[in-house]
Order: sequence, then structure tokens, then C-alpha cells
Amino acid sequence: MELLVVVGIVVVLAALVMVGFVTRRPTRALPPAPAPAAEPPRMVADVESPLLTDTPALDVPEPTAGRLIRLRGRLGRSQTTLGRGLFALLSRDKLDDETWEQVEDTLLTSDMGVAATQELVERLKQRVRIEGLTSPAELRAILREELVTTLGRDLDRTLRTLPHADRPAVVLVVGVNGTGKTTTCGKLARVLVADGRSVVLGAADTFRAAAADQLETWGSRVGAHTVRGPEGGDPAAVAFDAVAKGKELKADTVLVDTAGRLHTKTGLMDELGKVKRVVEKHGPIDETLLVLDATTGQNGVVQARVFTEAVQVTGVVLTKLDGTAKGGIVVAVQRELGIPVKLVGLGEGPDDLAPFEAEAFADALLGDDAAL
Ligand SMILES: Nc1nc2c(ncn2[C@@H]2O[C@H](COP(=O)(O)OP(=O)(O)OP(=O)(O)O)[C@@H](O)[C@H]2O)c(=O)[nH]1
Ligand SMILES: [Mg+2]
Repeated sequence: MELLVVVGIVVVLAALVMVGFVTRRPTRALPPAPAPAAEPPRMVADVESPLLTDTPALDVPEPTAGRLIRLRGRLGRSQTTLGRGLFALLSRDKLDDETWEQVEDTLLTSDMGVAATQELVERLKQRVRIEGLTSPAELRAILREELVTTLGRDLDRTLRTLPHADRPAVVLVVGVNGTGKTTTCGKLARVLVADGRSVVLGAADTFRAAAADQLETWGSRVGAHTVRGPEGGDPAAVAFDAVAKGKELKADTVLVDTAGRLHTKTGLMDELGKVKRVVEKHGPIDETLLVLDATTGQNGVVQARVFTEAVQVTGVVLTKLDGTAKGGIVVAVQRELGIPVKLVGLGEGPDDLAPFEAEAFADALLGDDAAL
């Protein structure tokens, strides 16, 4: 009986200890509170993520390694056109001129561009002739190899997001309306956080308050701080302040989202030039990413040219590849502009952004199940 009482007391005590442990979960460390402004206010507000104060549950983004391989199924439409189409043609008994023309047509429908397509077909023809390849497995192997060459095997696709000794890395995100800039900033913040970095977001799209809200929501899910300004305010001032905030918080990377703008509107392109110049008072921008919507096809190349003249684009993010059969646009953009595709968007989900890798992309385009 006494033993039972003792056991009972121990159980009750243990339960109390556990309840105390659960309810006193350690709170997440907060970034230092913004220092009071020494200068007159610039009408730019620093926004603490609401989740930092009351909800401990921040998202844990997926690791970035091997994302393209995981997301390869999303390229379904391109796979059907390219992979199945090409394999069906190449597995014919005789590879005559007519068949090669059809191979060329198939590649052209992927928006690779005429010159790149003709070169690729020429290389394929030559190898088939010289190496006397006929077996389906051999043909598949050279198709993959040549496609990787066309996609750019050795291009430097490094995203420059590592901080400098005295300031964070700065990434400027630009592009025409609705291409996926804000979404890309949000997804990229997650990628960086997943890699253990701290991020500050700058909502330099001041046209609509909703744009800043959208960015802030992305940031708050991973605990990233957002700097925003008043609707209709100066985007360059917000961008400048975002970098200043990044310095103050000793953040690793500042991602600056900008408003969508048509490349044909000179005034807006000039405004973008100003954003760049003002931000660079802190030091050179590390990465200027142009976000292109893959479904707009060859028009993306025209956009890219104009943006490059305004802000020296260093990398392309190709979004919405999940909704098009035109995966070949990667090739056209790189070839005509000499700017590497660094990231690809393959869906609307928070982790549907992958670093571009030529080999994995070629595999995804050709598809496993389309084997000869
Ligand atoms: N399917 C798909 N949808 C995407 C992808 N990236 C972005 N989107 C969608 O495209 C739409 C526009 O995205 P935003 O990020 O708001 O585009 P934005 O360039 O910031 O737009 P503006 O600021 O208005 O110029 C949203 O519905 C996104 O979910 C992608 O890779 N795949
Ligand atoms: Mg936007």
C-alpha cells in the first residue's frame, strides 16, 4: 500500500514536470530591435514578422540539394514533346533526311531557337554517322550528351549570396509584370534559410501595398525580416534602407523585390537604373536576377535584352516551366544573351524553385519512361 502511494506521488510529480517542460518551450531568439533613427524618418517602415512574436512555428524549408531531380516530373509537358517525340523518331529503322527534319521540328517546338536547334541536329547526325550508332540505348546516350552541351555544361551558375566582411550580399530581382518575382524572392529566401543563412527582404515594389504584404508573408514564414515603404513611395529609398537594415542586423543576404515593369516603358526602366545606383551606395550589387516567365517563349529574349541594358543582369530565373512544353527557352536565353539560367521555377509551392543543372535538366526533359 505504501509502495503504491509512493509510486502515485512519483507519477504525479513526473506529469507536472512534463507539463512545465512543454509549456515553457524556449522562445526563438529575436533579431535586435530596430535602433531609433538618428536621421529624420524616411517614411520607410521596418516590419517585424508577426510570427516572430507570437507563433513559434516557422516553416522548415526542404533542402536544396537535388531539388531539380525531385521536381523533374513537373516538366511533364516538355517531356512529352521532347523526350517521347525525339525517341519515337530516333527509334525508326532508318534515319533519313525526312526523319532528321522531324527531329529538328520537334526541337523547334521547345523554343530552343533556330540556330541552337540546327547545331544540335548537325552534331547528332554527325555522331550517328561517324560512330555508326544505331541501338536505342546508344542514341539515347548521345542525345542526352549533346543536349547537355546545348544547355551549357560549364556555365557558372553560382548564386552570389555570401556576405562580405562588412555588409550582406545584395540580390536585386527584376522583370516584367507577373513573371514571378515576388514568389521567387520568397522561395529564394527559403532556400537561403534552409542553407543556414539569415535574410532581409526589401519590398521595393511600392506600387501596391499588397505587393509588400505578399513579400512579408513569404518572409514571415521563415523568420526573415521585411523592410517596406509607403504605397507610392520611392522604391530606391526602400531598397537602400533594406540594405542598411541588412547591415544593421548583420544579415547574410538582402533580397530586393521590385515592381513588374514592361521593358518598353523607358521611364520605368530608368527608375530601375536608379534603384541600382542608389543601392550601390552601400557597395556593388552581387546578383541581379531577371525573372522570365517560360510560357512567354521567345519574347523573354527581347525582355532580357532591355533589362540587361538597364541593370546588368547576372542570372536568369525561368519560372512556370511546369506549365509549358517550351523548356528549350533555357537554351535560347543563354545563347542570345550570354547570361546563365541559375534557377528554375517548377510550381507555385513554396519549395518549387530549383538550382538549374544542365545534366538533371536534360534528364528531366528526356524523361525516364520515354526510353527507347
Ligand atoms: N505554375 C507556376 N506558377 C508560378 C511560378 N512562379 C510564380 N508563379 C505564379 O505566378 C503568379 C505571379 O507571381 P508573382 O510572384 O506575384 O509575380 P510578380 O512578378 O511578383 O508580379 P508583379 O509584382 O505583379 O509584377 C503567382 O500566381 C505565382 O504563384 C512557377 O514556377 N510555376
Ligand atoms: Mg511582385
